[in-house]
Amino acid sequence: MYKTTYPKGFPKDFLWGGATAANQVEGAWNVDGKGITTAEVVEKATDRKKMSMDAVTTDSIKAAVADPTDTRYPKRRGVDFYHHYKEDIKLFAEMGFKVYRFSIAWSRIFPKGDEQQPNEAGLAFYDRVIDELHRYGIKPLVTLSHYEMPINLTLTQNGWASRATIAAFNHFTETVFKRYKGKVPYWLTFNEINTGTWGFHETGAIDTTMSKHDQMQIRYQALHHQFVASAIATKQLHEIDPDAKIGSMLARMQTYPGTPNPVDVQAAQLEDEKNLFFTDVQARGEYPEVMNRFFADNDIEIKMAPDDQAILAKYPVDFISFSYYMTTVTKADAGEQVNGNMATGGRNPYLEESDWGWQIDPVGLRITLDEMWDRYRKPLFVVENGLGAVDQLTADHQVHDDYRIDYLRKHIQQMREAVADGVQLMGYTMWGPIDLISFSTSEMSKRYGFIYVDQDDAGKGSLKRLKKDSFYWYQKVIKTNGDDL
Ligand code: BGP
Repeated sequence: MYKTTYPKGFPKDFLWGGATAANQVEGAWNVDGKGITTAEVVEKATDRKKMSMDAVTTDSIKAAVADPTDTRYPKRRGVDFYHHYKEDIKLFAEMGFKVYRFSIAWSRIFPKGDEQQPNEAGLAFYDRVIDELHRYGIKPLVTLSHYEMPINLTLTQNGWASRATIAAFNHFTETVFKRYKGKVPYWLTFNEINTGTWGFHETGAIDTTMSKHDQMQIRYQALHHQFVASAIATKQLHEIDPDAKIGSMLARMQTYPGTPNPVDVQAAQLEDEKNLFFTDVQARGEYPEVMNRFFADNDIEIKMAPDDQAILAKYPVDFISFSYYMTTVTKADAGEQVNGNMATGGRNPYLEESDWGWQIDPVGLRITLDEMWDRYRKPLFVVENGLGAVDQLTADHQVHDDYRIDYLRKHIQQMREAVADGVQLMGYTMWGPIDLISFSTSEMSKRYGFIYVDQDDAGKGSLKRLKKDSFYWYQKVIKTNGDDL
């Protein structure tokens, strides 16, 4: 007799927490020797539903660097976590966080990106953050590269387009692995690595006057360099700190077929393959055949050094992480709709969308978890999920954000279903537990947090922290290990 059973709730050691990125939360962009990064020169988007990365060109980088006070580049503010980290971590601990995901700014450690000697003040800042987390028993989950690179590398060698960036990055990774050995159990290499095909981010400055083919050629070559750097970082970590684990990080976006017409189903399948390609390389250690065909059909040629394929095969990641905000829809005749802009994928009449046009799909999270577990059989980690919304502060300093609670509750319910389906899920770090600067709009008013920060889009405000209703809700969720939603 084959009698089966299945998990009825989250595993006992489930890692509940929140996620941030240095360039969106820290502020203090020019103190203690920090260098300027690409993130700080991304021009503010003028269209609310567009990604600001579309507005970046070599010229805009030069303009931003020439005048650091230019208000078109507002990301340098963050919410001053650099000076408020004790207060903020105390609030995370009060909610019961088991893990806190944050990124280390490469430019705090190596201001120009490729120096030999690290900047001690930068290393010391992350010592303080990590020690503070350990005081409360919160495990650090560190992203090595979250949408930024020292601007010097972009201006001198167009960032990841150059193979030389691999050595510079792996000098940085080796430095931080050695420094924080035994203190950081989980690492991620590149945040949302696939967004390198959508826009600027870490890749370098894309000359938008180039043909689409030439732009894609540069982007995929830059991504190949990131794949190799990621595999080398995996090797380094396993040698330096054998107990620590390292993961890949994908902006996961499931694509549904617009109709049951097989040509639409096939079009959706191809979009999905193109999305999962990045995790395929990092987790399975090789380029999938379907992408080899895509490159051949589109006349894209990836230059590889003789050892690259062996390095990719030998050092796959230990676990797979992804962000999950929305799903999209495609048809065979839709063209490349996902490519330029996250928010303009096909509309799904069954889904509601956020104020920024992101289609909200909790069941899609279960679908994606089940599919990714089937495909990779490696532990999964949801490291971003959340609702960007405009919050109203009441006269008595409260934020009644039931819409945020509703969004998160529905997604956590579906994660629980996926765990019952047999998915091995390590944890959940919702995006932006404390309000921070939005990546896509560079504004403060698109808020995700359980903790409200008093700062407006112009950077004015007391920076005072206040607990929203969702703060108490998440505290209860963690306390009951996801049973009481
Ligand atoms: C992801 C990024 C984050 C974060 C989040 C929310 O794509 O990894 O950095 O910003 O999206 O996006 P936004 O800030 O644009 O609302």
